[in-house]
Amino acid sequence: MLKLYHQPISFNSRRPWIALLEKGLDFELIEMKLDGDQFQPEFVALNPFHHIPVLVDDDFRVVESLAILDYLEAKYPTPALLPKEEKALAIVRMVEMLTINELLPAMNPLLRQMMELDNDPQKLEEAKLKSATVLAFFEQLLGDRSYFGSEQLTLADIVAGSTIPLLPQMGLPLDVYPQLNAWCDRLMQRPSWQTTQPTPETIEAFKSRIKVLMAKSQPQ
Ligand SMILES: N[C@@H](CCC(=O)N[C@@H](CS)C(=O)NCC(=O)O)C(=O)O
Repeated sequence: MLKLYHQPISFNSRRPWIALLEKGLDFELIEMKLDGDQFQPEFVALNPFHHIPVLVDDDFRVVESLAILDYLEAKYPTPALLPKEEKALAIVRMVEMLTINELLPAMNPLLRQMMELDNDPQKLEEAKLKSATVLAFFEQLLGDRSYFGSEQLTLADIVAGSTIPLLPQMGLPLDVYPQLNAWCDRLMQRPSWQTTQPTPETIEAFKSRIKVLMAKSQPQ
């Protein structure tokens, strides 16, 4: 059976978790606390970079959330989460990469504030401005479609949608982006989003552990 090593509040591991649910697959979830368990030899043997998510499919192991999504899509093509038409495919890839390369670094101070690690008003203002550039671009890319590049759910929705609906909780309301706002509501109606949505309790429980983990990284 497929096994997913994950942590419930991680954006990175929420992506394959949602994909597994959307594809209706049987899988086993293995929760990592990330309190040092990621450095245990058995886990480092699976992922020498000590990161979740990791997917194990019998004797095949995949690290990196986007690689896991591609593996699941290729091995279990129904329901399809990757459009074939060239513009739709480009939109999906743009949204995946911009979420990871632009949005997540931009919003890092907002996350750090939520986790009670930092609270620098100037950094928070900069974070909101930088995040707004991505959100405005996504609003335009979404247009009047239900999902990114498609009327059906795509990998772009999974990658961006693992994070964007949580922005209001981090102090960045989405009201000025009507398309994105409606898209978030659409995602939140899906059982896969409801199952994987971090609860306030999960976030509280993780705060003390993430303090140790994130305090090691330099604030941006
Ligand atoms: N690029 C990786 C990022 C994975 C990542 O950074 N995972 C974090 C949790 S969100 C982690 O495992 N941190 C533990 C550590 O670095 O020791 C992916 O998309 O899978």
